[in-house]
Amino acid sequence: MSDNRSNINWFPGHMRKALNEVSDKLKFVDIVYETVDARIPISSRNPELDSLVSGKPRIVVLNKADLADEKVTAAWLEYYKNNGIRAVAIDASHKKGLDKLKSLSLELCKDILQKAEAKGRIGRPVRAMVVGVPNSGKSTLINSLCNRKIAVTGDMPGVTRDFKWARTDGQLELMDMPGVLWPRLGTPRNQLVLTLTGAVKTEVVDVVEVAFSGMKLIEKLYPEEFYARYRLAPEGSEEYIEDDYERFEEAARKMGCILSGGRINDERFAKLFLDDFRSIRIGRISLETPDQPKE
Ligand SMILES: Nc1nc2c(ncn2[C@@H]2O[C@H](COP(=O)(O)OP(=O)(O)OP(=O)(O)O)[C@@H](O)[C@H]2O)c(=O)[nH]1
Ligand SMILES: [Mg+2]
Repeated sequence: MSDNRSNINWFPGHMRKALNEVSDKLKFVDIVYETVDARIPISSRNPELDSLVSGKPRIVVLNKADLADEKVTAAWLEYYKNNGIRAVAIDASHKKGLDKLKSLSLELCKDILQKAEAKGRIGRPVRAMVVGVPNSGKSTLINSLCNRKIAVTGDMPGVTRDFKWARTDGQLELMDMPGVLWPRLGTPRNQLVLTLTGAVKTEVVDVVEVAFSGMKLIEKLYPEEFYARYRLAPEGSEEYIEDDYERFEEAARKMGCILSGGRINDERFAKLFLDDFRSIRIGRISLETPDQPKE
């Protein structure tokens, strides 16, 4: 994952265009929903957004909370509260947490609505722009809030390409937008977790390298779940395999990823491992906590 490669492949032209359009379209909205992936609330927050949307109320929407570690998500909510940041945890796919998001939006836009009412515009909706990294569930959130399939969704980054308004049957008007990354994705760890969670296309990275690094990270954070899933001897036991790559190979072997001749099919295992993580077959895993040391 060299820096050069990441800059070329992870920041295509349409993302720069979309970022520019955020500033243009801001004047049409009252509030910004910043959707982040609840498993990686640090890496999935766009550092460019702060200056871009300053002046508008913002809610950090921790989406995909159903995939994240509940305890860690609770710690994040506490962290945001203590730092004066408005945040809600939701599961857009299963419409969980949406009432809280709606009521917080109305509360934050109370003045705007009152002013509109004073001018005779009764029932003016709150206009929200939904921004966030690719694949964080922006379009799914819009569909769930609107109770119908307005926006196209898909389990890959880069599905939405255009800005689009959608109206809920209640008091919200939402603007869907393409997912954006930013030119410098931060440390190799930031890049790794964005790829593991699906914000970065697996096609532009070395899938075996991502799975191997991902394995080491997940093993460190959730050892019990990891060893159980791949039937590996835990660290500290006599059968523990010390060498990282040999352990990776053993996990592949246990999952039947073997080529004729007995060699490991590392690419097949890498894809299987990513799929396991994303489908919570290893467990509900959060890759970032509020108290993790800064790199
Ligand atoms: N488990 C789970 N999956 C979700 C949730 N929200 C969205 N997804 C899934 O995540 C994938 C991406 O969802 P989208 O709504 O297309 O994401 P997006 O942010 O609009 O993506 P781009 O348009 O590519 O930027 C889809 O497969 C959704 O079904 C959620 O809360 N929980
Ligand atoms: Mg989308």
